[in-house]
Amino acid sequence: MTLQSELQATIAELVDGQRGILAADESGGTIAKRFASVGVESTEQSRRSYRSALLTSEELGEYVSGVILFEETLGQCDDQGIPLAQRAAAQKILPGIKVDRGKGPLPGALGDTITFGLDGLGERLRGYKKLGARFAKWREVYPLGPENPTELGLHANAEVLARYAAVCQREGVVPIVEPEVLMDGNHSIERSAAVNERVWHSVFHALHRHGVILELMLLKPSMVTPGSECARAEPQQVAEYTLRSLRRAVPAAVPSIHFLSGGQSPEEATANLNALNRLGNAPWQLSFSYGRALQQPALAAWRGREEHICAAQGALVRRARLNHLAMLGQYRDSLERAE
Ligand code: 5MM
Repeated sequence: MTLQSELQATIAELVDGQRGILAADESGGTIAKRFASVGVESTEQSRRSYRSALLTSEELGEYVSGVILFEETLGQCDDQGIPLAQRAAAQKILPGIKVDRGKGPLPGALGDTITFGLDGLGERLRGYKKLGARFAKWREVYPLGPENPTELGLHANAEVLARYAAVCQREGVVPIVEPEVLMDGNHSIERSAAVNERVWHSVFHALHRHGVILELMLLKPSMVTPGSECARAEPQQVAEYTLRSLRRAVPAAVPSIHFLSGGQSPEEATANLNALNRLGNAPWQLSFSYGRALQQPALAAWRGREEHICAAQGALVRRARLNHLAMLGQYRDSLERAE
């Protein structure tokens, strides 16, 4: 198999018009925060049992084609000693891996951040592949403020995303490119549209400079919404702004756009995805790669108790199914009350 056909096969399995990607790659600090919100201590054992429950949810594979794992999870096994990545693959959910190593301030660009982890990336990817990872994810984070992101921030973050994506493709691993523009703040939806557009333009310029094959990558952007301190916008408005900005900046060669939820409620993230798909005529598949918006109800049902695992799995599969319907433009908010 050539590198190109290997990448193409992964894209074909991930992008089928029906399913999205579960983001379960919370790093140590984030998972500890999520667990604390339901009164659970984050330990190797509690993370293993929670994530093992998620990945073995019956029927999840009907609505989810891939799962992004944290490095620790890729090395973990279930109670029967079967690797969790293998359990996911058994229900046609491709295992992926978050490969960035967190972020810090970007010197010279006050308020902007930059993500670490490029050194030794090729070698790490070869190791992850042996453990079953078929795709990878790297997130650059853009705070949105009156002065941010700066020109330097835009350029530096785009370069890092493009370098990561080029290394992934060289290793036969499909890169998910995630430029997250944060919702935090009191900015208008118009400003969010303008900033997201600038970010995507800079990212695609960099991807081009680095020779990344657009047909063999996935984009994981934020939706265009007003800041979290403002009143929420209607799904129709979010969809119109998001699609207009994407059309202006994202080449049609990209096969699929998997949105992040970024702090939207589960219902909001589903309704917005549905509205996007109902607009129609997008040149890319419009799908989801939610973390919080898929996991919140499952986490709340689980609360660290073995006897709640079934309920947690049911909550996850339900959310995944509603987002699958949103991909088809067939979601209605009455479904939230129906089941
Ligand atoms: C699941 O959260 C991911 C990891 O975040 P940290 O490295 O900060 O712990 C994150 O990259 C996630 O995949 C995306 O932000 C999308 O998640 P949301 O919750 O925004 O849908």
